[in-house]
Amino acid sequence: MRILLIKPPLNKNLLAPNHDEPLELEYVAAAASGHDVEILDMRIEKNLWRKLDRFQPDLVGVTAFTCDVRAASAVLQEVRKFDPLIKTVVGGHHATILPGDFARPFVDVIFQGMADESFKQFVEILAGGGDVGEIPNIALVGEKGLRFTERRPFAGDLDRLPLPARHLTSHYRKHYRDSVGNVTGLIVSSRGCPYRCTFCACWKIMDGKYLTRSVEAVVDEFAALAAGVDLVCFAADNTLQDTGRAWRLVQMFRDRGIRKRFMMYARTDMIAGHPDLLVALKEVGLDYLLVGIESFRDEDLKKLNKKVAAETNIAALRILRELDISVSPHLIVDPDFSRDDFRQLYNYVLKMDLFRPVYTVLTPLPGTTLYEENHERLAIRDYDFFDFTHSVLPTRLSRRDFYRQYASLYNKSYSFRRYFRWRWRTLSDFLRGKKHFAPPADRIPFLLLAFLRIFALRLYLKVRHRYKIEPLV
Ligand code: B12
Ligand code: SF4
Repeated sequence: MRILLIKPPLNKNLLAPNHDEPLELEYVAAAASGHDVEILDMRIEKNLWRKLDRFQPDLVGVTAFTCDVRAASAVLQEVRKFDPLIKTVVGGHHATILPGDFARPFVDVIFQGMADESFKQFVEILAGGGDVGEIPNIALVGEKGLRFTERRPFAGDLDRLPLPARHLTSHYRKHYRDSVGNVTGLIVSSRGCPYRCTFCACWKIMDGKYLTRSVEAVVDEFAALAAGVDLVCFAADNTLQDTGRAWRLVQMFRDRGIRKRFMMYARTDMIAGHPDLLVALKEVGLDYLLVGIESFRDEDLKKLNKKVAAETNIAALRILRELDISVSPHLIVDPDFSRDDFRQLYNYVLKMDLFRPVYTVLTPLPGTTLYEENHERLAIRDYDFFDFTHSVLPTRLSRRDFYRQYASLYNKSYSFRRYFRWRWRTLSDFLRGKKHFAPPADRIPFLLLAFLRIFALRLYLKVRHRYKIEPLV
């Protein structure tokens, strides 16, 4: 059978559009090995009809995060127009949580949750005959609505899944880069998370389970992937949860002489409690950590059920600074912020000397507790705006003022003024013999900052004027 898997075009609202490899599709493709499978990444290659015409698929599958729902639906609709006989399916995070949003005449089947097993069964049945209604975790779209099959959470072993079919995206590899131009590769070492943060969809998607792969399997895949990329990204929201596994990873990198730059996502309690592990990770190639700080206030962290104290966040950031480990700190901007909250947040960034802050607007993603509590009062329901830089909830400030404050956070954080103040401080420290002159790992070099400033001007204006294009309900 000829199967075409599609990553939809990027949502134009995203401020920092990253092109990482579509790992989810590479996994799904691996599940259908034995068939003629291709991946079309429409973030890079836009001509859908040409691809359909050349490949003549029997089955098309599209993936979608919440912010991709509209783009994914448009792709499926085009496929139906191209040839109504092509079977169309959709999977991924949004389809898992709100399958009803894909109950459309141009969709045949919706996959929920990990599809490594269900997609395999599906293509076998399609190719050989049988009843797809027997396959768990899918919804069949019919005229009378959705018919769900049995829900069966993945209870298997991640190590038994076939490796992602990366050869199907090798022609796109040079496009898969991070914001500073590194060619990247993604690797899964765990799925899910044992925590229950109110704003995070990660644990819901995995039915609350936290699954890990064996360290040996991760290192084997890492070694193979590392050969063709500059930076390996561990694709999970909480990679260092199990410190025993992390130590084994370090040991195995050492034993096998593997040295490649990599990045991971980590919680601050883990960082604060295990500085020795971080030293070891840095030695074997840790390039930077993406860390969810979320808030500088205990009351907010409690509300978010982050199970971490503001003090722990501070301790973790200090440790990372001491160890000179680069950090990408993510901070939440609550739609309920007053001007004073914005000011306090920026003061925190200054106080903690955070060079590369990322500010995400608190967004009730479907599936999260935050969504359950707030979906009735959403100010924007169009999923194109669930991009973490729009406020889909009502704001305390006027919307115009909210976006001014929000844009200004970025403007101030990445300003020349901040750069020169820091330069002056380090120079005077150096002259007084206090510190060595080398910049910390996450300090943005002047030329990059200058480039960012030019590039960011357009983004700054875009954010400042966001309120003008919002489809408020
Ligand atoms: C790596 C990553 C990224 C990468 C992109 C990776 C990619 N593949 O495109 C980058 C850094 C670019 C990124 C960006 C964003 N991300 Co992100 N990201 C992740 C992360 C950490 C891992 C994703 C991953 O590769 N998982 C591994 C794969 C194998 O698992 P999977 O995606 O679940 O796929 C399985 C099933 O869903 C299903 N499936 C998936 N697609 C399909 C399709 C078909 C046809 C079928 C049959 C089955 C199927 O089968 C797959 C195999 O089992 C997740 C966290 C997480 N726990 O998943 C967040 C996550 C996916 N990101 C999220 C978000 C919000 C974003 C951004 C909007 C953030 C932002 N403001 O910029 C953007 C959106 C970018 C975009 N539209 O392309 C949310 C999405 C929630 C949601 N409901 O949409 C997550 C879950 C984080 C979270 N904690 O909430 N992200
Ligand atoms: S935010 Fe991080 S710690 Fe919280 S549930 Fe999501 S992945 Fe886990």
